[in-house]
Amino acid sequence: MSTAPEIRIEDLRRRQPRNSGLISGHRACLGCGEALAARLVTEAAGPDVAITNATGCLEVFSTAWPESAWTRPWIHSLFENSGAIAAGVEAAYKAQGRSTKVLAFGGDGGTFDIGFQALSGMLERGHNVLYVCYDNEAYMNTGIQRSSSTPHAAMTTTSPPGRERMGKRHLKKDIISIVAAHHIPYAATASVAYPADIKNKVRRAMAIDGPTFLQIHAPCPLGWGHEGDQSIEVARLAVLTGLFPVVELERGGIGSVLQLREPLPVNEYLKRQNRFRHLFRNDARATQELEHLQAIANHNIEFYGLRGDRPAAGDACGADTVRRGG
Ligand SMILES: Cc1ncc(C[n+]2csc(CCOP(=O)(O)OP(=O)(O)O)c2C)c(N)n1
Ligand code: SF4
Repeated sequence: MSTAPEIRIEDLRRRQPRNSGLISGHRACLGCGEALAARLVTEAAGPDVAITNATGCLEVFSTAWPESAWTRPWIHSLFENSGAIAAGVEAAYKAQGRSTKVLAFGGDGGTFDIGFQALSGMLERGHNVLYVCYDNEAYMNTGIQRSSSTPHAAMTTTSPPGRERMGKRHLKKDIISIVAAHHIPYAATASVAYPADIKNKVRRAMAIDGPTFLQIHAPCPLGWGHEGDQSIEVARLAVLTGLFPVVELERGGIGSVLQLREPLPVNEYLKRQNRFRHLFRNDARATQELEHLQAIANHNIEFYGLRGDRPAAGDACGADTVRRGG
């Protein structure tokens, strides 16, 4: 007599439709961190949202006319005004007595640089909007130009290494501190290597009445110079070296952080990407730049108190369980 196979609730749950806001059919590169992040954010945000999206890769690859990969109301804003459009949509919903949450999306160029004024105004006026910045550390859609988010010493088409300099001269802008300085209730960083952490943070931000901000580190294989199937591994190394701290800032103070049991040397992260390959030449300037980058990671580890043994919530659902980008 055959016995019926055991049915586990976990398997049934896994087979449920994901109800994602961004579905298949978009034209992102293989392993694009932005596509994965957008899928995770919209899955966690649920169906009752409206999205404003600044110009950039996410907008371009998801909306090739006459198609759209979005399953939510979605508005393309200018590069410079995703924050302002989101504020207007939120005010309109409020006037109609509706509770639909507004998500504003922008790349690092659209957030750190060109859309910063509109973002600042939206935060300061207290609009009930979750702003999500997909941080791939350069203007990717127009050919990998440096932004104020590009890390120190990285190669882009406008910060090439050569006789005069070793990649970008300036430091990556500390956007999360600047955003938190607007006295908003919640600002956090996250990484596509820790999907459960992203989803928890989105749910948390969505439950807050007021402006919230999420900066998601999202590898761009084309701009960073690694294979598409390495995106999650590379993103995880940014976190594990301390170069991209995963933290929550609540009303300006440091809340929870993703702790590092044993931070790895920054080389482990840098050597995986062509944008840093000039740092691995036999050149005294390269050694000095590597020391600068290690000093930045050490500062992050000290400043946010990243060193610790506490198992991080994101660990259980990290790179081991996600092998590819969206
Ligand atoms: C005011 C303005 N300046 C420049 C452009 C050209 N432009 C379109 S997308 C883009 C790069 C977007 O970079 P980012 O915001 O980092 O997003 P990514 O493409 O990297 O996702 C640029 C420079 C524009 N559309 N509007
Ligand atoms: S260029 Fe980079 S950010 Fe743009 S779609 Fe390709 S992988 Fe994604």
